[in-house]
Amino acid sequence: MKSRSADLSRVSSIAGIPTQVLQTQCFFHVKQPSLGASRLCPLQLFWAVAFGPGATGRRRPGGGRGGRRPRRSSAMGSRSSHAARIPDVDSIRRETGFSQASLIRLYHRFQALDRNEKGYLSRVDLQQIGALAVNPLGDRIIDSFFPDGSLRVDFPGFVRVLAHFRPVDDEDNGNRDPKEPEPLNSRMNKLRFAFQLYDLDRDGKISRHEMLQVLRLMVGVQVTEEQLESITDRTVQEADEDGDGAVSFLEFTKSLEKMNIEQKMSIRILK
Ligand SMILES: [Ca+2]
Ligand SMILES: [Ca+2]
Repeated sequence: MKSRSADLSRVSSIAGIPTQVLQTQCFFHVKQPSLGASRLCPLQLFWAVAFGPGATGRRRPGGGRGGRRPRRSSAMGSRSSHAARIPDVDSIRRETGFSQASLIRLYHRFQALDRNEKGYLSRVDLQQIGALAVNPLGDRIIDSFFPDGSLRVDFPGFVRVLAHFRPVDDEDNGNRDPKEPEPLNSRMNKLRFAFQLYDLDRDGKISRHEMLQVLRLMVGVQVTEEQLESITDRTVQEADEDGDGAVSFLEFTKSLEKMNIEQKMSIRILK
């Protein structure tokens, strides 16, 4: 496992993400030990959206015009006064399950990413995140913040995406009103979210071609095209129960039945 840990610390230094985050939590799964599990996985990138570069100390690549710095709140005012400034904070809390402290933190992050104080983020705002810029999966991650071809994401939309990565806690399972919609961080919603990262054309199936594209982004250059094709075929075949050559959402969930999705698709500090 030596090479894997070396690989992780390299990734860690590139993306500015603690190694322990990488080690335990990757939600794409390539069944090919010789590839060293995963290269850069989406969870790390969502982590960077939520916390970097301010949190990781990573500088932006390329240097935007005039080296503008993200606004950082240095004021240590009371938390409730911060929360009061977040529009619709109560309904966001209900929908996402985030603690007030997390919402405040994410709100600061949102404001730091929102150059020009537009009140929303555009693709360009997210493209300035170093870890996404250097990662071939970066664009795919950015897409997930802009569903249905929208061009901007506001704060509620931003946290709604990140809420998929909130760890599942006892409260989520315990006193939940069955009439309420399923929480965004439920196993099913985590799976749905992962599925749509593969299902590019959103037809409800992962085609062989779509699988190939994602795997290509993930495994990098050390794999030949031929190997990649064979990994793709095997991955699709293993999941494809009805033999239509594509992976439906149901087949996707079944193929990941034994995987601890709740754990793998959670960012522990995102409470
Ligand atoms: Ca598809
Ligand atoms: Ca199928």
